Amino acid sequence: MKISKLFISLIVLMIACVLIVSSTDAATYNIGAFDGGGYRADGYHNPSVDSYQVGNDCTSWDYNGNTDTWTCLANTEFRNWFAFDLSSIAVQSNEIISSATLSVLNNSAGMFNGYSTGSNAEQWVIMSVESNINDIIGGQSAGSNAGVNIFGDFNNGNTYGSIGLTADAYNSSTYINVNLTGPNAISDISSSLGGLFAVGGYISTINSPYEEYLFDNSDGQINSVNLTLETTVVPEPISSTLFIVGGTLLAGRRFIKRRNGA
Ligand SMILES: [Ca+2]
Ligand SMILES: [Ca+2]
Repeated sequence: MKISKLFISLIVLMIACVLIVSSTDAATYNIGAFDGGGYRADGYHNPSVDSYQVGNDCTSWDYNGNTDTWTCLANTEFRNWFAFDLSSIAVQSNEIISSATLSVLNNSAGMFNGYSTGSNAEQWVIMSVESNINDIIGGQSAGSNAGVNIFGDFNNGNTYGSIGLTADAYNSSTYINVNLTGPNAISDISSSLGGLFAVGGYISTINSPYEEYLFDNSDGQINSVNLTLETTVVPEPISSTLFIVGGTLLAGRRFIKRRNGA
């Protein structure tokens, strides 16, 4: 009788501990971008312009009055970036980041609803940033090595996530959400807690000599861009509880065996 009571008490204690630990809530953190914009292929970025238009843009047009048509004579590519301040994110020591989502506002106002491409779909890819974030924020001049290197940074490194977009996605002003599930996305964010974090973006489906860009009319809405982090509670207290309870059970069994054997 005493033996089974001891075992039942220990099992009840164990279940209670597990339930207490499981009831701790996970958390969601929304962090607004504090800066962002675009870098041009020649390395140029004006820090006072925060449009995050991305893709191939026409830089020189020719108008034919006889046929009333415009012809693009020269293109340049833009890549976009967003910076987040994670210094105030109070992730607890028993929490880990379990998911990250980049949410970018598309402004459907304007001639092309922000979707300025002849392609049926374009793939927007979000990449890791290896450059110094303050160098990105500060802006760079056209033709500068620093600027060209930053432009290059935005399509190399780890692919955090990507999304295929069509004109349909642009029929209303809405958020484009990219789940950052790629290699190192979560670990890079985790190691940036307490400081700054940035991502770069480019279109991987540029395949014509014409305009192919997204997020037209995005000037002045950088404050609408968000990084959403979800956390889960680390189950360490469960395992230590189980360790203690398991140890007690073993000790109890030995004690009982010894007593029964005596
Ligand atoms: Ca990179
Ligand atoms: Ca395309």
